[in-house]
Amino acid sequence: MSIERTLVLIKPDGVARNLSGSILARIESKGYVLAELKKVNATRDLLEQHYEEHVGKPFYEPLVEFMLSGPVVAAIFEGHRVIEGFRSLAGTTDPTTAAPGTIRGDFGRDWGLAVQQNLVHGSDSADSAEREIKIWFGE
Ligand code: RTP
Ligand code: MG
Repeated sequence: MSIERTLVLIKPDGVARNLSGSILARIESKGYVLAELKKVNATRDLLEQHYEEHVGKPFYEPLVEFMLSGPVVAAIFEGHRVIEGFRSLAGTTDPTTAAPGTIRGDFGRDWGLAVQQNLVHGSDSADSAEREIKIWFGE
């Protein structure tokens, strides 16, 4: 068994709607361990690093603006296969069609805004997790 780490962000929509506790509780209930937790106001510089892979896509600028619109909760969760486990718990990107039972499927919907407000972010691979954890929490 190998213990993995992942970066979870509760995006500004989740924080503004007071869903942080409910979201963290679901991750803990599934059995993952909360290792680090903080509330942060992201900077443009930090978000440019975090969303490096999306630079140039049509949703990139609205996404960065959305992520700057309010505080974010950043967490590190640990556990065997936590990266895929959390992404499964989060549900697919579009909250309108994300499966009921998932975080995005239960708490989210399309508000008709320029970018998907979908409550959470989770790293998509071991390499991204280590890269993103450095960006949000340092070495
Ligand atoms: P995340 O990175 O936030 O965990 O979500 P994801 O892997 O499901 O989605 P990704 O493709 O990495 O996109 C990052 C975030 O950009 C916003 N997005 N909007 N067409 C759109 O309007 C669009 N596509 C992506 C979402 O907030 C998505 O989570
Ligand atoms: Mg992604």
